[in-house]
Amino acid sequence: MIDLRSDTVTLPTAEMRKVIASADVGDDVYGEDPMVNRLQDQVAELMGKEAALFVASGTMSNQVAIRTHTVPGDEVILDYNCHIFNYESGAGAALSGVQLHTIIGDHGILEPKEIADAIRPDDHHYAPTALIALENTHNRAGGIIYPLETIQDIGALAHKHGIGLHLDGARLMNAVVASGIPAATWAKSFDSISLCLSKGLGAPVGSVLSGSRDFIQEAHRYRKMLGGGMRQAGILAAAGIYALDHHVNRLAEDHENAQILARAMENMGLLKDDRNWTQTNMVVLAFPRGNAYEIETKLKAAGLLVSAMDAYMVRMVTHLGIDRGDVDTSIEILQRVLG
Ligand code: TLP
Repeated sequence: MIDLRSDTVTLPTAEMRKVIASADVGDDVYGEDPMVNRLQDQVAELMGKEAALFVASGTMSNQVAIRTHTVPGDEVILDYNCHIFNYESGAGAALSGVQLHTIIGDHGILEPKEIADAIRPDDHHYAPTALIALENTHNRAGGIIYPLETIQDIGALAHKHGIGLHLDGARLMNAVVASGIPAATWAKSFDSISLCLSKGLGAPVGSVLSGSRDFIQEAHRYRKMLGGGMRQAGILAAAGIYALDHHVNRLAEDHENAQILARAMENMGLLKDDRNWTQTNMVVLAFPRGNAYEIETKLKAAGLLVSAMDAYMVRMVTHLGIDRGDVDTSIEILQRVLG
């Protein structure tokens, strides 16, 4: 079975397992786990921020960030198709008491003017706009990369209004590798950044939230409140360090494989958008008749796992567990089942 459902399905490599097995650990709730401390320092430096916090998941990272940036009754501006709005179990409302103000972006990209128009005036009728959250790369849009200039303009806007700016950078390293723009340059406009280690980077568990020292100190408390204080978490952090040291540059291979897949799908007339929108490791197919779930089942029966994102869209994701041979076999299966 070839698994293109997500880059979350990667398994730890033999080398990563060795690092996990020999990790030096301590109790991280006492701040005494050397691997967790090292990972946090490494990610803070990578992002050009003062501090970082290791958390259990991308969802926890985003939600701890929202809780830290806001108070109940605040409003958060974000794209209608973003992960925080669609796939985090309503956590913004449940855990932070915030109202999500969504705007439909073009391929997930919000323009500064649209955000400026959505910022609430200082008037007691309105929920105060406390936070803007962006996603790079953008998952539901098909792994697309946010234009840096747009981010910088949004950063200036947020700053002018005294509004926080958070990045769901679950796959920020895909944007780094595809664009050649360093993580710290992407991160500069943001007050907080969430980076996932368990997606394309291939670690089994974990995300890291970075920001200013004061922000991370407060976030630390909310992580504890959510039950996210882990003890000998160094066995997980060690895998994260290994992933950052060894699995970043190889993301280029996933991007090449996605291009091969996208070209074949474009030839079959199945690609949702033209191939310029396949920018990293995701390929999105369109099924205008609304039969995406049936297609998913048929492909599974033929040996290929894909993700129906809704009735009209199928997503395929390349990753560490997929080589060129798997891509060729996937194309054969797709041609046989859908051709
Ligand atoms: N995304 C998963 C599913 O939840 C959809 C996937 O298979 O792509 N931000 C972004 C942009 C994500 O894509 C995800 C996971 C998360 C946050 C949440 O990460 P986890 O699953 O670690 O909570």
